[in-house]
Amino acid sequence: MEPFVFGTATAAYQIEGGVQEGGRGLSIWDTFSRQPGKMKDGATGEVACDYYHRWKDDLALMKQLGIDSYRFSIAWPRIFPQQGVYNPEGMQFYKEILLELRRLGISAAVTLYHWDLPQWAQNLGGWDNRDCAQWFADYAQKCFAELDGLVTLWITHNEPFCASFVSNLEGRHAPGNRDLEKALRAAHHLLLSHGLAVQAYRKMGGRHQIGITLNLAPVYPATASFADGLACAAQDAYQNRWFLEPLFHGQYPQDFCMLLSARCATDFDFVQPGDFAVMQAPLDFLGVNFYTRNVVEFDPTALLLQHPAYTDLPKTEMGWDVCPETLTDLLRSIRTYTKLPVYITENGSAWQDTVTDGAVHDPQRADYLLRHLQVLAQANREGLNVAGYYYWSFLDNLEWARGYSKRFGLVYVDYRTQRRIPKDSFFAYRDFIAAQRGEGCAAYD
Ligand code: PNW
Repeated sequence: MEPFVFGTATAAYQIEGGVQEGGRGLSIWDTFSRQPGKMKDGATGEVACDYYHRWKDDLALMKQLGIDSYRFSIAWPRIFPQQGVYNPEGMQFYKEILLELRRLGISAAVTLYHWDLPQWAQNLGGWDNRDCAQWFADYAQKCFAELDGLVTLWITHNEPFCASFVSNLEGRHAPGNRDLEKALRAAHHLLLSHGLAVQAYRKMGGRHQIGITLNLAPVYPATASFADGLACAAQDAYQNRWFLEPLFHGQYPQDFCMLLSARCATDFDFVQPGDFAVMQAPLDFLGVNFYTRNVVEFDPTALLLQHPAYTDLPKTEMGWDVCPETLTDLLRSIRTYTKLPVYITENGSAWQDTVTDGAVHDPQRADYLLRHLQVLAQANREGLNVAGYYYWSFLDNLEWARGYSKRFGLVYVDYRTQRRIPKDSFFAYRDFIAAQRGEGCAAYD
């Protein structure tokens, strides 16, 4: 059995900056973040953590952390700034990062789509347009051809739930639509693009592993009432099963389709024969982003998103319950869909960090991280086959619409000076990894 992988994760738009450099084209997040009122304090990714210029120092710091693997994403608009126009300079940026990682002995997990759709694709309808699935597959294929020798895990999509429902129904993320049919079409085309990319990877004889990352949350009813039970089932279908079922069962959740047809006129005409077979292209692993559970109560006026119930658990700065034990429930339910190895491709927490005498004391983050690792060790004793863990995030970064106000990093970023300060949690994770190495990772394998 392979040793358990300890890692940390980032995403392009959240850290890179350099949005006008190296021949990069615009993405939908450039456009969205420039619209008044969309982002907290008018934040944009223009500079972010200036990783575009500082990545080498950041990787050196990562080496000190002692991780096995680094998960980052490629910005599609750096690779294809315009439709059909390949930008070798953009590819070179990522190639150099991958070469440096290899030199440092850190393996790479590369996400192809972490929400920064090129604006040219959006101008042609974006994920609303079925052709977008093929555009993505072409871009993926180019990345496979150029970088496969340097990448251990390929992740087609990060959280298609966010790229479809949060972006097109809830309107909180780019492109900011509030339209159920658009969201359903986006979800379908995202899943289709995933399948096409996996097929392309196999066809060209890809030598490493490929999978997809879903953000999944175990859902619980606030009470044992029938109504809350229904709300729970609906939320689970919306957030989890809408993606798990097509990938592993070749269909959308039938119960939820019924609910949807009462809410909008869709007749699912965007589903074409053979689509589910493409989506079900066999994978090597499933990536799971886990932050919290959801507790819901029935709300007769709710559209799809159910009403979050009050809970008395401690909450992170995002308002999310800290509940590591519920990850076990989630892993067990994933096993009813697939026996593939699971990587926790994100898990982390935001707190109000402050610098005191050059240090950041963040006991809550260290506690959150270590408790989740304990749950994973126990899960593996139970045979749940978790292959690795990536802490979100390496650096404080642009937390999407919430701007720079929420800090998830193991490393504090002073956005005035771009100074990096490893937080106490950085050292706690470092020491934990070192101790596991000493024991040969026995607790995990
Ligand atoms: C993840 N929401 O997503 C993302 O993959 C990261 O980019 C992000 O920074 C991290 O979690 C922490 O939030 C989100 O519903 C999932 O608002 C859901 C939401 C936002 C981000």
